[in-house]
Amino acid sequence: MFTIDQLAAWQILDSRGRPTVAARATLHGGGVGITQVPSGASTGEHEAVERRDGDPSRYGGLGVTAACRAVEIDIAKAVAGRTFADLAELDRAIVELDGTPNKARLGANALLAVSQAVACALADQAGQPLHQYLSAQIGVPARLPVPHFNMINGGAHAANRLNFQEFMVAPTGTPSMAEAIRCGAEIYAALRGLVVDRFKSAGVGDEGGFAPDIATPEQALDLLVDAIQRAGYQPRADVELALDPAANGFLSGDAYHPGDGTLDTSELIDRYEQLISAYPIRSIEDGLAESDRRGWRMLTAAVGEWVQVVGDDLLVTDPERIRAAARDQLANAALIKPNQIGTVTETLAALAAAREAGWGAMISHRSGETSDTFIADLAVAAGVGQLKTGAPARGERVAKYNRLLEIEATSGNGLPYGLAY
Ligand code: 2PG
Ligand code: MG
Repeated sequence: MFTIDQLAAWQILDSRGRPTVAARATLHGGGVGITQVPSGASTGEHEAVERRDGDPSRYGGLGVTAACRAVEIDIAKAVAGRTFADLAELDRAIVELDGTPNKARLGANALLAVSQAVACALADQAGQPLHQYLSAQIGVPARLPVPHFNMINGGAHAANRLNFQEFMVAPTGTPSMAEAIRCGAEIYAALRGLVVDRFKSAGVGDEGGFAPDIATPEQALDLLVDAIQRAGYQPRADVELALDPAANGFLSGDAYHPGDGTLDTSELIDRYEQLISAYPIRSIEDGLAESDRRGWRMLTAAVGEWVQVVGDDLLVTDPERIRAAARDQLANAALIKPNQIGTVTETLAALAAAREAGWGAMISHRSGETSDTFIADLAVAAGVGQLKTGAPARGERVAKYNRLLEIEATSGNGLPYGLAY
């Protein structure tokens, strides 16, 4: 049981220089939690709505002062001074207060700020690290996740010609978090050398991955394999690859444009099969557009036995959508982003839905981030063994990786590192 004394919210900047919401919750027992919410660029159609002011004379309409007011006025009025049994009861109350199916009235950015701030305050009040508090809510064995480091950016996250959005390396063969972080940083440094050498530029995209002037996925994957080897690691044995093509972004009409020509759904799936046989790829996220459900089913049937097929825009961290997609065999894993659904409790329900379906799950950042590290603790507590939170460079990305190093260093010897399945 807990009672909320006070909620405060204020506008800050995210890593793209756009406004986002920060909030503080103070509990009657003295617990205090502060959090900052992230913001996506390649968003799924069914994501919870991020409330923006829309005043073109301030931040180009992107201000979030109304969402901050929703925290301090609407939500505070409804919940301050009230006693709740647990975080789930608070989250239900604020979702009901919003009253819309997609959190459009108060804003998912307002709701998530309150939900995360209260979760942090509850951990603080209990004298626990956040991952321990979340672990007790989730009830599965905690584990340090394999970081999926973003190395090359394209699509909506970069200004190059590459249409696939994310190319990641995952140190699945390293023995610990510390060694995984070293591996990621060393590959990043090797890749920087290659990119500067060949393209005379070290420009990066929104998530800190390099954005060289290339157009095809094969060019990006060749660079990654080269960088892995130059850094002294073995592709596949030490380090595997993961893709987020974010195919919503290169579908027009019913034709996909992966960067070199036009493909229909079956041709794109053939292309993925070629990539999988030529490179050590373990995971493909949003390989098809969210509208192409038939394509999702075909891709999962074709490669799902040995490759992780992850739904992001398709599922938007929504437990109902995950259950429906599992019934239709559209994927075999879910990407989990708290701000796609809008509360911590619903995020945990999405994780439970994935678990019940026998699916994998990967916790994820957004392309617009802050130095907040909530998702690092969530990834440990969720026990899913996978987190993607950008390059091993740039403050808002390394904040999460550094938090994982802190958890590994300070939580005794109990936490295993690695994939969960
Ligand atoms: C994605 C995310 C994070 P965005 O597509 O998986 O990498 O991007 O936050 O822009 O939706
Ligand atoms: Mg994605």
